Amino acid sequence: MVPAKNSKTIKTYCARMDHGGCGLLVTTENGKITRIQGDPESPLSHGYICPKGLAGAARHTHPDRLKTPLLRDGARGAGRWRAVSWEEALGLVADRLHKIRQESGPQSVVFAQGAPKGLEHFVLIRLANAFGSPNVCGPQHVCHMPRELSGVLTGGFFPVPDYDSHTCLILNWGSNLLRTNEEGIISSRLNRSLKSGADLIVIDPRKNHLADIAQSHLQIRPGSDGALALGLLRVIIEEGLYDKAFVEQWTLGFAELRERVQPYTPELVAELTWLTPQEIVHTAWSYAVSKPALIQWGNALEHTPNSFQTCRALLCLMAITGNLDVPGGNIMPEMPPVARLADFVKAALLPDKARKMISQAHRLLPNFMVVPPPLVLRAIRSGEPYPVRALYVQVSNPLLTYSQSRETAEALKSLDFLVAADIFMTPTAALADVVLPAATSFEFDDLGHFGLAHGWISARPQIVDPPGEAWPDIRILNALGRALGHGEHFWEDYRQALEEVLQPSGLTYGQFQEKGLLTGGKNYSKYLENGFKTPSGKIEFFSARLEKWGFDPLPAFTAPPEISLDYPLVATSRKNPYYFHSAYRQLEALRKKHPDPIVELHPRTAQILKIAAGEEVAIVTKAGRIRQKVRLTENIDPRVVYIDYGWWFPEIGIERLFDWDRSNINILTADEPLGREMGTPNLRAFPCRVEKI
Ligand SMILES: Nc1nc2c(c(=O)[nH]1)N[C@H]1C(S)=C(S)[C@@H](COP(=O)(O)OP(=O)(O)OC[C@H]3O[C@@H](n4cnc5c(=O)[nH]c(N)nc54)[C@H](O)[C@@H]3O)O[C@H]1N2
Ligand SMILES: Nc1nc2c(c(=O)[nH]1)N[C@H]1C(S)=C(S)[C@@H](COP(=O)(O)OP(=O)(O)OC[C@H]3O[C@@H](n4cnc5c(=O)[nH]c(N)nc54)[C@H](O)[C@@H]3O)O[C@H]1N2
Ligand code: SF4
Ligand SMILES: [Mo]
Repeated sequence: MVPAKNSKTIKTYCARMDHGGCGLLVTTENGKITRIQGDPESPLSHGYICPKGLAGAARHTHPDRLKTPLLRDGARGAGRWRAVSWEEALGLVADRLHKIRQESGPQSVVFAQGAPKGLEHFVLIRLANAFGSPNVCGPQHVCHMPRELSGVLTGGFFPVPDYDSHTCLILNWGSNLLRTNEEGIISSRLNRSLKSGADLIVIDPRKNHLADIAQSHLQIRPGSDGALALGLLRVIIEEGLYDKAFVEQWTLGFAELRERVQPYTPELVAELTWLTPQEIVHTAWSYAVSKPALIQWGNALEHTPNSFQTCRALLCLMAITGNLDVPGGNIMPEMPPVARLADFVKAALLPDKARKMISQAHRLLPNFMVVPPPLVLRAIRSGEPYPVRALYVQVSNPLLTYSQSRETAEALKSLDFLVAADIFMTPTAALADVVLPAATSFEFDDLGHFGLAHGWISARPQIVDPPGEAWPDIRILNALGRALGHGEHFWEDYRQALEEVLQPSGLTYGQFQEKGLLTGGKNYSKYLENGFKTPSGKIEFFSARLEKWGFDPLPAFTAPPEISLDYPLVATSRKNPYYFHSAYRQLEALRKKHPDPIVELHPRTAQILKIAAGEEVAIVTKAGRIRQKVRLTENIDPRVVYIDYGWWFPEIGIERLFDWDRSNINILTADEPLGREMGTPNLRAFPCRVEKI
């Protein structure tokens, strides 16, 4: 094909459709995107692209994109707006935030972001630090931080799977990488590892694509992963399958761990997990004798109040089998030479942040620096531990993604001031006083995976102009920081933020874009030189720090809530392959693939309930009731229900708040009990019932 006039193809990396990372080739003609392809030369994704990646062009041109700042012009949520200039909008936001800070203190303003997508997450933290607020809120209590913080406390780092080296066994645990590309661990890397001969064990309540090709599939009861991990530890210890040299020299608290796991016999664990004792013993043997073996751990482990302790138990498994920091195990890649996170966010501006955060009043882990949403909502509604009056929300849709949506709605409505920056009008933005139109991928120079532990950052250069007056979030935050009087901590031009990140590498953004990817080295068994980065220099099965802070110093299991006659089924969920959480229901190409919210039931369950495939049913918990359409599947246990997550209906219109509560799974979730360490609610193992309507 002869390329059209003014046609060019730019290499970039996919972003903001999940955690991003697939290499892309984006072709434009006369300033319009005409084609998006997977980049076969990308060392991360080797040409892979999914339907969301392909939908990037439609996201850019969608007629519903927000194009100008909007001020509320009528009652909250009534859908009446006045379009204003950036100057007027930012002037108003700065005035109101400043006034609230003067009246009630900087801590009464909370800065919130959803799943981190690019540099704006860190610029937001910088703004909060400059403003003086210790309260940055986000989904980290259910997303990565249970794994990361338990990793840091146990061994001084967050161990990620090493797909670049040969591995004998992949223990895929609560992760659906083929569909989610979680954290930029591109699924094609898992596929390559499997093709080169790695065995696969899948631990998942659902027989998914991976389970189909696995050597074994453990169809676990939702929410019981912690019990399984303790049970595997017991078998490995009692049958002498552990790495004795490593345990002796490099771990602390083996005797205490051994005692802790004693009660978790294969028979008891089988009862708790709905597995068989044979499956448990077999999995323990397979993982312990395959050298090396890695654990692909996923988000499902982080969706119960037991999140932190479950992750602790998995870390003990990695350590006890000698699979930490070795090729083909779970490792700590080195970061490329970029700015230190603490420097970039200017943490030094707020040295006593940990003491002042809302979380402090709830005695969460003192090194967990993001306030979990349930605690922010409680503070808004109760004024305890102090009043919260304003919320700046970017790249997030709390009304759909925070647990206990009704309380979220009440809390948002009762705020003195709510600002939302998004690319579309959402149910959350509809409740705001000011809505700011954001630019997204392809529309500004961005970089990805700064702050994540995978050892690379990628360039995501601007390819087209943003629609209308939309600005990149980093530009909005930079302008807001300056308008609030913190110019000394911000930049003349927001693009300097990127240069600041890259400064230690000696590269300009242009040179970085040429390279595309900046990777750090891989250096295994680093502990041999200086030990692990814990107080003892060892892997701490027993953590004196946790004990001192008032938490269980050994990995523990708390059972999920029991089912009952009223609520006889166990509800769980997974990420939808065609959407990113609550986002992109308005993109036709994606909506066509999955047009309705779907609840999945086992055919036997449906038969008992006299429910047919395709029927709309009610799903009910103590917290509320929603509706979704039934699909029948034998891939799940008859006692389990899979509920679709993230549903609202952009086509319904703002007057009905896009029917935000009709099919939204978080209407069903509650904030009691919350995990003690990180405030994690129960999103994956809650009792429910399904009814005919
Ligand atoms: N019940 C239940 N609840 C969950 C989960 C679950 O599995 N079950 N998962 C949890 C997890 S892991 C997470 S990470 C959270 C996610 O929670 P959120 O991050 O709040 O989820 P999203 O729906 O992706 O919200 C992102 C919003 O950003 C907008 N957006 C996209 N690109 C841009 C951009 O460049 N700039 C701006 N300003 N906006 C943009 C989108 O339009 C969308 O409205 O939800 C959590 N909640
Ligand atoms: N398409 C798409 N991709 C995404 C996202 C998205 O919204 N859509 N979100 C991104 C984000 S922020 C995150 S955090 C990641 C999450 O990505 P993943 O870690 O893959 O998480 P999920 O898809 O939520 O769930 C993974 C698996 O957990 C299983 N599961 C459910 N309950 C349980 C349980 O109790 N125990 C066990 N062992 N398994 C269980 C589900 O069946 C599913 O196969 O995905 C990212 N990528
Ligand atoms: S898997 Fe994720 S990064 Fe890759 S193309 Fe799809 S949305 Fe983009
Ligand atoms: Mo997430």
